[in-house]
Amino acid sequence: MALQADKVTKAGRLRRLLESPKLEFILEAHNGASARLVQQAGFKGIWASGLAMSAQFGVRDSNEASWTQVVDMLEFMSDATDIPILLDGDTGYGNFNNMRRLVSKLEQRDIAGVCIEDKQFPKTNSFIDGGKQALADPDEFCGKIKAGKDSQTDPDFCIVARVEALIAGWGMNEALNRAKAYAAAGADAILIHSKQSRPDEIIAFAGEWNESCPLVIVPTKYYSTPTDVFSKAGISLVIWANHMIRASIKAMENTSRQIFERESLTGIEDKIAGIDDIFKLQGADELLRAQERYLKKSGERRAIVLAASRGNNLYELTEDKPKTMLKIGGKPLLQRLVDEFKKQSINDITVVAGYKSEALDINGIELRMNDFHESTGELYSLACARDKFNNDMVIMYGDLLFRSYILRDLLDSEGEIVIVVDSLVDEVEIRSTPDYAYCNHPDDRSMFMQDVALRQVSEEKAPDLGNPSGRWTGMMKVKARGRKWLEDALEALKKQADFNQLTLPDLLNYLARQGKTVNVHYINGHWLDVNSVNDIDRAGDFTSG
Ligand code: SPV
Ligand code: MG
Repeated sequence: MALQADKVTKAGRLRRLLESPKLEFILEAHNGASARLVQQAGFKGIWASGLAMSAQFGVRDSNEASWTQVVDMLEFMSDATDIPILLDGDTGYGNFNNMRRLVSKLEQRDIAGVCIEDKQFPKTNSFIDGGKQALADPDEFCGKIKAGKDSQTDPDFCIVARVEALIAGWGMNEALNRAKAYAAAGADAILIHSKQSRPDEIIAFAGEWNESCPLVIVPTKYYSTPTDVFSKAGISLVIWANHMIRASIKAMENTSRQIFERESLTGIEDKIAGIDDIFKLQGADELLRAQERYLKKSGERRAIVLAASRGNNLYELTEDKPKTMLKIGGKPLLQRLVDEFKKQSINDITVVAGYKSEALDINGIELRMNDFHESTGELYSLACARDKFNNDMVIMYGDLLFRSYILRDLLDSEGEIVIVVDSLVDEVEIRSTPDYAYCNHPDDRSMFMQDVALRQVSEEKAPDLGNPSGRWTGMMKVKARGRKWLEDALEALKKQADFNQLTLPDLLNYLARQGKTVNVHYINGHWLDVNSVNDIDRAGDFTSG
């Protein structure tokens, strides 16, 4: 049953509302958000009110908003909802020809029907001096109805003819005659409008109405009438025509006044919708899910930063914070790293923390905890971020400073696993753990993309391997197959008794021994790992960019 119902067009569902034996109700909306709220409340249809739409534009209900501006707004309303929309089409915005074009533009936007009233363009709202308003010639109006019916392509699209004779003071007979003529011209329903505060003339009209054409009413002025009175009178559809715009005007008036007078938001916060309510109304969740699905490649690059250790050679400087939070030029190392990642559009940043992790107050990072940081090493920390591994990630130490181009070039380099090696091995002062890199080719200083692979990283010089090609910097990039090698390597190394002490070089060496190609991207300086107080002094060089 439900499936079948879904197949019915919006126009078909409006037709059902009009033709159902039971009294039905639709509520006004005037933009995408209000339309969605009407649907959420449970209504089966929406009245796209001319009064409300012109009011939300800040203009009068006198065709000051052009018909295309109305149609543009309807497109948002229709896109935001699944229930049928009946447009208050005023007089059809012109003659029969304008009506034809209107109907086809409405159908293109999946609007279920249009109501036109037998007044003259430009119309005036029925509650403003209604008695003085000129009515349309009934024959001309019938031609407009016929033209609309002839131009619709969905047979269920509804044209509702609105009779203004009671509003304009022309009496019951005129109202009935006009209604009959409009029904004969093909109208799918008659809207009989009244400005009286009691429903008497509407009930009298319905009592005289013996055509099969359904009746629609707008009880704005006779609002206190119980709806079973309408039911008993044989009315088909009630339009609550302006209550969403009125509710919002009142709310906005009160809110703006209160904020202005009190110069404070505290009294208002609990009285208005939360920001999350807005996101919900906009369907922000759906966009997040879609991003997961469609933005994979560009959106998924990740960074994992190993920053669990204290940095023992820095003494009291790291008494209350991990090394990565040391300030260089007024900014913590980790903040500098995060800034570098963001420059390369890496926004998914995970930091493995341990020592004084509470001091890591940097925005935009995710934390993974190495609770055993005192007795474990880098590989154990890396394994703590195992759930964040993906097919496009960089892994680096948390104490690095480098020029931006180094990370950019690493990301552009080819290879499943690429490490950054500084080939200026003999030109700089050698410090505690230089991590010599031995590669299959030395740096030939060609501009880019040398095809070099790692043989081994060694803390000590290893004469049997020849001259070191450079120093491992602590930066690496991993792609899909490289990730698999890395995961397999972690599994294998975990079985070793000394796993807790292993370092990233141990991992790289294991991969090289397994015959996996760990590519090397050479650089020549322009980076620093902060291991000592001396390094902090030298770090100043990197704070200017
Ligand atoms: C509207 O909602 O714009 C209507 C109904 O046309 S009424 O304002 O009652 O005329
Ligand atoms: Mg109107």
